[in-house]
Amino acid sequence: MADKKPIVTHVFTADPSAHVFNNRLYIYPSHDRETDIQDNDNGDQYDMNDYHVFSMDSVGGEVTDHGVVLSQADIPWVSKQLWAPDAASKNGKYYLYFPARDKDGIFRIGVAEGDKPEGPFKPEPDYIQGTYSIDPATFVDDDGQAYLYFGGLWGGQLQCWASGSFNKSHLGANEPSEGHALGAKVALLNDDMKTLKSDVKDVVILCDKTGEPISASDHERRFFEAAWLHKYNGKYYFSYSTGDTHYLAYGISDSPLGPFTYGGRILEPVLGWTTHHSIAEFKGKWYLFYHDTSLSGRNHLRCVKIREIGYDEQGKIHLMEEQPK
Ligand code: FUB
Repeated sequence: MADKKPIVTHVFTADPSAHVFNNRLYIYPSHDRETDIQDNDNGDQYDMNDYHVFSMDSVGGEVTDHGVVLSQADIPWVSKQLWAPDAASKNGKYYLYFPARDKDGIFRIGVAEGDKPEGPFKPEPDYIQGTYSIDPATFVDDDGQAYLYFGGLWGGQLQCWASGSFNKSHLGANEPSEGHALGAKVALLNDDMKTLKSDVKDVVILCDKTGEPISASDHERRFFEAAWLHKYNGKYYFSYSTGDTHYLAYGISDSPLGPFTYGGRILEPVLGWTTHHSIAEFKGKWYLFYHDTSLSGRNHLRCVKIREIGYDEQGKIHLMEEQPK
């Protein structure tokens, strides 16, 4: 696979969420920083404390760093670890969604509002009630309804919520080994974009051969973290990281709520433990935004890259530099 260059090299960036606002491409990534915390399966080494926003007129063109748009010090409910964010726009306002640990060490999803896509963003005083775990991703459908997806296993604590309330005995690199895989979560957002309009539901991914939900032991295909939802040709694509097997995979559905039928892999393992992405159309082409550790050689100091993707006649995704499988 051809090597791609990082689009930003003066700071470390990861978990890129890409959106096109006003015909300009904006990227909302995590801002990785140096730490002396040793790598562990809980992800403690990902100890980020602010967000930057980046934008560009064209893929491959000059990238503008809009600087710090939200800091941990300004968010009353947060204790640490500003992880992978996403953004959305509605009614002329812009919203930054972010996961972080609350004062009890439990991951929750917060939201901050801004007047411009590049921020700055003013956080709500508390997290979005009803949310938990990590990696928020928003999707606004053609009818204006917004959805919030979230969840991540192990350090992301999703497994602690399997019974519906927080169970701290499941903290750490810990997940069910039998039965159906734990799903990401999805809820409808109210028009204010700051509160949930519905119950939190499971995102179910079905095996393309059996039609049964993917099993918990199927680590090559089960959801781990990094949810993303995009729409292509009238179909809804839910894509995600498989975590400890390091793939980016996806499923396809007729509804943003699923169930999604497993569709294949978008990206093979990259340099570094984590893999996390987004997919967006810009100026008539579709792109995969992802990260690896090629700039630093260290798991927690990542860099964002971009590749063009395409779809075959069945709607299956492939990298443009690779033949459709
Ligand atoms: O950046 C911190 C965490 O690493 C993210 O929330 C995960 O998706 C993984 O990329």
